[in-house]
Amino acid sequence: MIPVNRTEPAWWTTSVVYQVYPRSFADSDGDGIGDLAGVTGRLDYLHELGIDVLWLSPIYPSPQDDNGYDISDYQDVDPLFGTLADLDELIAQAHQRGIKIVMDLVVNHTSDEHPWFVESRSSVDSPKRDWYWWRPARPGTTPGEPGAEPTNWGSFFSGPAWEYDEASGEYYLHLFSRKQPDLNWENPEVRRAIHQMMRWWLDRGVDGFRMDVINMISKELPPRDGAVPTAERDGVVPAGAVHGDGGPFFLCGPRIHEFLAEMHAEVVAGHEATLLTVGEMPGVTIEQAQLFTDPDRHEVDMVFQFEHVGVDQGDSKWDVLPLRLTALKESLGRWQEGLAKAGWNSLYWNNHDQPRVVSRFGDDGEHRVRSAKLLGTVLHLHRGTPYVYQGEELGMTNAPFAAVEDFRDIESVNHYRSAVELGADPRRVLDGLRRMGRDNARTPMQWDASPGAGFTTGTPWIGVNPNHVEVNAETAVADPDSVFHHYRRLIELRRSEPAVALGDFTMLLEDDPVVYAFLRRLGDVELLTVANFSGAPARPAVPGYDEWLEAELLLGNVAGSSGPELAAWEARVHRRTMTG
Ligand code: ISL
Repeated sequence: MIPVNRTEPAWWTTSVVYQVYPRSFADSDGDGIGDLAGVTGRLDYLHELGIDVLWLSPIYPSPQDDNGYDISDYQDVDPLFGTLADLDELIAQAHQRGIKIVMDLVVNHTSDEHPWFVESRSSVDSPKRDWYWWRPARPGTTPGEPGAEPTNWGSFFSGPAWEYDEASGEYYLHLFSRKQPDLNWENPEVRRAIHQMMRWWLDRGVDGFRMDVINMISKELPPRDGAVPTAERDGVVPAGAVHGDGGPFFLCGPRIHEFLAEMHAEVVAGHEATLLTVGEMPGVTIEQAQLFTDPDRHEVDMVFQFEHVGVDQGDSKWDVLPLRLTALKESLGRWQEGLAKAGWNSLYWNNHDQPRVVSRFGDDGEHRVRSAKLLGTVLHLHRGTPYVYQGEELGMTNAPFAAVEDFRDIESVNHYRSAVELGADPRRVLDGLRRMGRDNARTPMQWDASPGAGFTTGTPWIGVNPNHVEVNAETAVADPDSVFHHYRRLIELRRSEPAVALGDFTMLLEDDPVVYAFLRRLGDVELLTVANFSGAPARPAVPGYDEWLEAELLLGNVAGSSGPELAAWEARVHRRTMTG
């Protein structure tokens, strides 16, 4: 069904976005860190894959406390990654190949080294004091002492969300690291400065924005204490367990829709036909997402929601539960339904914050190739805009991190330190990091079997996964049966088969613990996807499946398979035209 309120479906309904994490993609100068010239050098590969949009994780000047999500200048390029001229070249080269460039917009916070914060911190009378969240200590406490923070909120990267500034005797808010102070969006000057900066990027030729934790920019006033979780499971102390949950006060806060509508009016209006905006929104509900993405409301085109990447989590992200396929289907199915009439889904398994999906929901051993293809098939056949994270199209896996020293990510490093300090068993904490740590996504892109995986000729900033000798782009491109070519076909299918992009969605077999099955329908075309999420054969209990076996097999991942039973990790997409 074509979304209501729209005569022509938006261009991004038939598009696929590819995310590049520049630090880990391709290093052109041998310093061990990926860079912009490296990305430009690999555009032909991306063109062959067939993607429409490239989302570039932050390349701005940054102290790199959180790998560039701590920005000290919004309008330049960090020398680590190159120059503005290199970025212009990347944009031009991408455009020549019909690939759009979407920039990461990180405006919930800046770096503490951004001149705005340096100025804000310099004095309580600074004209920029109010650009950030400065608050006095909790009444009746001694400023700087534990527990004197203005609220009990924990930061996402362990420890309190408030940092004491001795010079002024006040605290500033940082939902992430202490080097990422939160901007105060209540202040109209802040909003104007951000809008101006965004327009500057559009003038430079970029095609849109992926908006980092954008549903956190509006905070409920005054900031108050959050609930303190009590559960501590089996000796694993969840990050933030000793802190309160500030989420209810800053997730989709009171002015969020106003701020996004204003941003749209100030920056995007008039360019809707060519731009893409996607809001990253931890904790967003379907009801909120409907409002954010309803085209009539002019806020954002789509959001990244987090529900389906939480189905294997217990009390915290480090407390990993086995996947229940029924829970995954229930969640994704509800989102499909919720955004069917107005609004739009984004579809993703992976990004730079998530472990590798083939290790998480698939089988990264015996059935790596097949299960990677299955996961791609299931995701890409949903309704929404699919995002492919670098290396996903090769079936890249989690990394065999041996010790805590192998991790680089501030979230993992801080969590390990604080959990162990609080008495958790280091082996269990390490086990959590291995399974859920963000560095799993950040090991270098595997281009070939050479010692640096074709990523670098130098020493990589984080270890290369030793399986690059087998899992790499060179091998995959040369093999027509590879995960790469399967993704290429999926991307092509979205363009050639309108039912993939625009068909309505019906989940089937909701209670089946092993088979994921759903229908897509557009006009008289019907597509059935069936996928066996297990290492044993399974029969899809889809009513009338025998008749489907007579229909066209659009795509599969097991050569020559045709019977009523699916092999281990087999996925099929059938197509038929309804008659009568
Ligand atoms: O992975 C997470 C921590 O458990 C997420 O909560 C993550 O921090 C959240 O998805 C927000 O992510 C974005 O903002 C962060 C940055 O570290 C992430 O890389 C970015 O994607 C702060 O800018």
